[in-house]
Amino acid sequence: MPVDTLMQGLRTGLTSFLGLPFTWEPQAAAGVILGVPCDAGVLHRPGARMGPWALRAATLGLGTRPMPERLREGWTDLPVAAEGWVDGGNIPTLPFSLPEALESVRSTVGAWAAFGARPFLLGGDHAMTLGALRALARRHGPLGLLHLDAHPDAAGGDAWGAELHHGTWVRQAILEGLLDPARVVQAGLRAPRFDGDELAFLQDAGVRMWTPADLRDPRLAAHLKGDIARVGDGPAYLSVDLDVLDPSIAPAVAEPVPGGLELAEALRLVRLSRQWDQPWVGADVMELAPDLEGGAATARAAAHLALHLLT
Ligand SMILES: [Mn+2]
Repeated sequence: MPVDTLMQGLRTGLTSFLGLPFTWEPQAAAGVILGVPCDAGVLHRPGARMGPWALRAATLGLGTRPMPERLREGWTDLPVAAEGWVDGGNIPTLPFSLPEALESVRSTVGAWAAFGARPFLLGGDHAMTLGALRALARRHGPLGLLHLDAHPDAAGGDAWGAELHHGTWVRQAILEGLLDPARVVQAGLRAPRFDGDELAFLQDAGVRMWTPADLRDPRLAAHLKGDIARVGDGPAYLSVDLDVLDPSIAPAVAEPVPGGLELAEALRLVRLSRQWDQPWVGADVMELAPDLEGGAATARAAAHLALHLLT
């Protein structure tokens, strides 16, 4: 029971995510929480390497049964988040080498996935998602992707003289054949670009891109449902950059962009993924930099988002 978990946390000083049992060695489980304490791919405002600690702390004493969206019409059962899951601790991603960190993520996620455990990553910068995609695409084949972000993360290597950083992983994953671009949906895009190359690359690949205004347009509601449904026509990954939320809710991220989503809007997108034939094969909440201003509030929003992702 959560109360025991809270007492255990108080007694030991250790806070697992949602009070799940800590289990260091890969083994059979419904799923595994894995912290990724690396921000070697951040361009400015680093700090996401500390994200996993703040995300775990934000779940201390939190109920694990999210309130249903509607109650007035009655309800039947309160589903439990992360039932049968364990907290696998952090992946040992030293923040000094991005390629080494990605290899650590790939091998650790791969080891858990081999036991049938669905991984949920606590970021860490968004480049780390590439390591998870490498592991899971090897297992499942090219993946669909529901990607909530202010940025398309599909820059080419020329911008900063590097092909790997937190703004390039989507392009990289498409070029490596890890994603099925026809089953990739990006939602919340609104950050200014330096040129149109990134969007052209994604559009040519067949990726569906949604700005906050598009998401809110009632005339496009059926389109949105169809796009997100298509993501789940095969094995799919769900990735959240916390900067998809408005900076008034989630300011402690590397690249805050005004005009973002409300938490309820992000939850609605997450709920649409529950219509998929099979649940996501991997997911993450990335880019929390808890030492930046508003860190605790951002971690709290992230924890609630994660709770719904895991239900
Ligand atoms: Mn972003």
